[in-house]
Amino acid sequence: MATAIYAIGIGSNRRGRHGGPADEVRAAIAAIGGLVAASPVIGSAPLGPSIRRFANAAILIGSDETPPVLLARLKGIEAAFGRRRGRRWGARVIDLDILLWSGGSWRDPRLTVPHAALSARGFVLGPLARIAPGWRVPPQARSVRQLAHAVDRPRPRP
Ligand code: A4P
Ligand code: MG
Repeated sequence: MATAIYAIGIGSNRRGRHGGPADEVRAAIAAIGGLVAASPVIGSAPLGPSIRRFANAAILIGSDETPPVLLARLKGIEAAFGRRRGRRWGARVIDLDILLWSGGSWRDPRLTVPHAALSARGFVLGPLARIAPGWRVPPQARSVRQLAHAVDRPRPRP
């Protein structure tokens, strides 16, 4: 039995050697391993300067790794996916973020868990709510379902 459960957010908006963004997301899920649950791969309009649509998904994995050890492994997978023939390091086709950890919170100079932008991002909360709606997110302990609902319907600013 794994000692920890992690929620991981996966995003892609570039083609890679596995195919289009949705294919890259599915290949990343296979590469990460330890799968407990996976959301559907959901398309979304880009937040930020990019013009290409994203494919996003969230997964739960079981793992014995500490958060920094898992982050290092995810960075290795990103590097392997971003590598293009003919170039030393091509554009990264996959973004892997640690969203939640069953151990609670982690903070060091390179890693913040829960992910700092989690509660503001519908493209993360939407998939995550499909697989872990009842997970209570520190420090406020609001559920993923509540956070997803709040980001869908932002309160009007005074
Ligand atoms: N880091 C700290 N905490 C974490 C964590 N919980 N998980 C540090 C992962 N990494 C964490 O991240 C930079 C550094 O953050 C890491 O080296 C780690 O030490 P990165 O993934 O290498 O850099 P990035 O992806 O360029 O930055 P960032 O902030 O992850 O990019 P964003 O803001 O996530 O932007 N729109 C849609 N619809 N869907 C998307 O998926 N994604 C982005 C990416 C923009 N717009 C999008 C989407
Ligand atoms: Mg990232």
